[in-house]
Amino acid sequence: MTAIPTRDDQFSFGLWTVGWQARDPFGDATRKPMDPIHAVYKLAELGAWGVTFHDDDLINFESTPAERETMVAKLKTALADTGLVVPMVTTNLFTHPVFKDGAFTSNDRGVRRFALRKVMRNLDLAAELGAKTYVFWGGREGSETDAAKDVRAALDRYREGIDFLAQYVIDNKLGLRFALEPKPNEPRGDILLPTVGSALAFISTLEHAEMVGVNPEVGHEQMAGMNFVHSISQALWHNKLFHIDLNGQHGAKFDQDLIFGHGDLLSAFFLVDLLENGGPNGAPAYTGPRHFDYKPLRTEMEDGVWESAKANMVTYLILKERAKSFRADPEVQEALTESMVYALGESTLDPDEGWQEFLNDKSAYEDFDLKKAASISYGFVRLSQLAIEHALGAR
Ligand SMILES: [Mn+2]
Repeated sequence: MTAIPTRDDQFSFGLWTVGWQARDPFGDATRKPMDPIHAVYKLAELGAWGVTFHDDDLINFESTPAERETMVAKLKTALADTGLVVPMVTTNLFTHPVFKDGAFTSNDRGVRRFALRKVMRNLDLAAELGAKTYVFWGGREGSETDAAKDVRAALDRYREGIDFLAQYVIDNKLGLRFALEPKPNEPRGDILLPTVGSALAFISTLEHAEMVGVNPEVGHEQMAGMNFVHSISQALWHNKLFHIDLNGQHGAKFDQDLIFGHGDLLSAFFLVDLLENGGPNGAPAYTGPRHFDYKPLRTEMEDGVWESAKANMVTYLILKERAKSFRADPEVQEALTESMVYALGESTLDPDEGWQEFLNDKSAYEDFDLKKAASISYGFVRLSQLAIEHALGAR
C-alpha cells in the first residue's frame, strides 16, 4: 500500500525535529547542522503542509536585530515559494543555562521577567507569520528536589505568566491561542503540569481560560503511564485540544521521540481513529494540524532524516485508511451494537427525570434483574480482535 501525503492532510513538522543533530546526554552530534530554510523546501517536497519552530530554531539566541530580520525574510521567501504555512510557533525556554531553574517559575525573578520578554518578542513574530497557535512546553519548570521548589508559589508564577501573555495577545490583537504541553519529567527530574489532566485543571484557573488549551504529545503522556487515547478524548471533551504532537514511545522510560506509530502501534491506530472519525456516538473529529514532534534516529544521516519524515506521514495515512475500514465494516458495526458501545450515548436519566421520579421507577432497583445484568457477556474480545485485524490489514 502506498499512501501519498498531500497538503489537505495538514501534516506539519517542527524545524527542530528534522534539524536535530542527534546530540544526546551520552554522545555528540552525529549529523551536521541543517539550514532551516533547506528543511522547509524538503518538507514541502515530501507533501507536508506546515512548519513550526522555536524562536531559536530559526534565529540564533544571541543574534543581532539585523541578523534576525535577514533570517525572517529568508523564511518568508521559502514559505511563499513552497506554499507552506506556519500554523504554530513556540519559545525555547530551556536550552540556555539561564533557564536551568525554569523560566516562568524560576526562583530568580530576573529570569522570570527575561522569559516573559523572550516570549513577547516571539509572539509578535508568530502573529506576523500567520500562526494561530502558540505552544508552551515548560521543560525546565520543575525541580529535582522538593526542598528547592515551593510548588504552590511556582504555580502562582506560572499562572501569572500565562495570564500576562494572554493579555498581551488580546491587547495587540495577535489572533493566537495558547496550548500548554504537558510532560512528566526530562529534562527536569519532575516537571510541573505533568499530564494532560494536570494541565486542564490548571487552565480552568486562568484569567483567559477560553484562549488556552493543550498540546499533548504521545510519548510524554505514555512516559507517565497514561493511556494517550483517553487523554486526548478528555482534551477533546473539554474542547481543549488546540494542537497535538505525534510521535512514538515504548512505555514508561526516557523520552524516545520515535516516528509516529513506531512505538505503541495499536494505541496509534485508536488515536488516528479518534482524531479522524470522532467518537462512535457522534462526537466530532479533530480538525487541527497533524503535527509531528519526533527525533530521526541518531544512526541515520540526512537521507534517513527524510525517510523518517516521510514515515511519520505515511504511517498516519495508513492508519487513517485502516480506521476507516474498521468503522465501515458491517461486522464491526454489529459488534459495536452488541457490545452496547452505542448504548453509552444514551443518557442515564429520562428527560426531566428528577430524583423523586427516579426513586419511583422500581425497574431501576427493586425490580432490576441483577442476576441477568451480571451474567451478560459484553463481547469486547470479539470487538478488540476485529480492530486488530483491521489495524493489521487482515480485513
Ligand atoms: Mn512536543
